[in-house]
Amino acid sequence: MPYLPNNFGLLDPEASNYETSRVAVLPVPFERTTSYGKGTTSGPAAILRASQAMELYDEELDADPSTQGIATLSPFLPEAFDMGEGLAELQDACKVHMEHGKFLVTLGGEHSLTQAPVKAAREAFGEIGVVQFDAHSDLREEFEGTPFSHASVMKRIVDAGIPSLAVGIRSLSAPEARLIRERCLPVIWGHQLDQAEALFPAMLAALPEKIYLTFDIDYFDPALVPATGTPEPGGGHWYPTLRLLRKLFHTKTVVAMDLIELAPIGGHPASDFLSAKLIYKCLGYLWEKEGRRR
Ligand SMILES: [Mn+2]
Repeated sequence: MPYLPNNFGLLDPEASNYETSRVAVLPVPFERTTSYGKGTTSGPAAILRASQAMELYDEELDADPSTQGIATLSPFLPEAFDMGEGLAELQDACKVHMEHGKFLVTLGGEHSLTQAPVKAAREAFGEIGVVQFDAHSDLREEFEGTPFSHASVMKRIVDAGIPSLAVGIRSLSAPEARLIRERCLPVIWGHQLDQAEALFPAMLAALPEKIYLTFDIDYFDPALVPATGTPEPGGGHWYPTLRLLRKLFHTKTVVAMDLIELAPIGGHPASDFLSAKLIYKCLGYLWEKEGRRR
C-alpha cells in the first residue's frame, strides 16, 4: 500500500508501515457541494502538516499512542464526475482498508463524503450506529439540486436505516426539525452542551455496539475553530469534548472515524492544529481501549 513519507505525526517508517499499523489515515481533499465558505480541499494537507508539529506523548494517557502504528495513505479523489459514482468509488476504497483490519481515519474534504466510509463500515462490520459531532443536522432531503450534498449527508445515513446520535446541533431548517421530532432522532443540542456529559451515556447505550464517528469541525465554537465554511456560534469546547470522546471510545467499539469541513485560513494554524490533535486524542482513546482489552 502506498503511504506518504510525510505522514500523520511524522512517524518513523516502522511506526507508519501499512502492514503493521492499526490505523490508516486516508486524505480525501474532496469538495463539490459546499454552499458558503469554500476551502475544504486543503483540509487534509493542513491536518497532516499540523500533525507533524504535535507531541506524540499523550500526558492524559501517560503513553505514546503512535506505537499502535499510523499509516498515511495517498490522497484519494474519485475519478467519476457523477457524485453518486464518485462516492461509490470512495466506499470501495474505504472498505478495502477496513477489511484489512485498519481503523480508518478519513480526512475531509466536505461532509458529503462521510456517507461512503459509513456504508463501507456497515459492509465490513455489520450493524453500526453513527455518532455525529456537528453544528448542523445535515438532514435535508436534498440541497441545491443534489441528494448527495453536505447538507443531506445524515439524511442519506438515516434513510439507510443506520441509527445515529447528533451532538452540538444549532443550525437546521424547519423540515429538518420536524424530521427529528417525527422520527425521534436523538440529538444533544448546542444549547445543551453544558449538560452533554450527563445526557451522553444513556443516549450512547441506545445505539448499536459498533460506532462510526463523524466529526464535523464546525461542531466546535468558532472562537476555537474559525477555519470552517459555516461557523456557528455556541459550539463545543476542548476538554468537555475530549471527555465525551473518551466515554464514546470506552463504552463502544468505534470502528472508523472521519474529520471533515476544515477550511484552513492562511496564517491561522490553531484550527489545523486542533483538528490534528483531536484525531490523535481519538487514536489515543482507541489505543487505551484496545490495550486494556489485550
Ligand atoms: Mn456542519
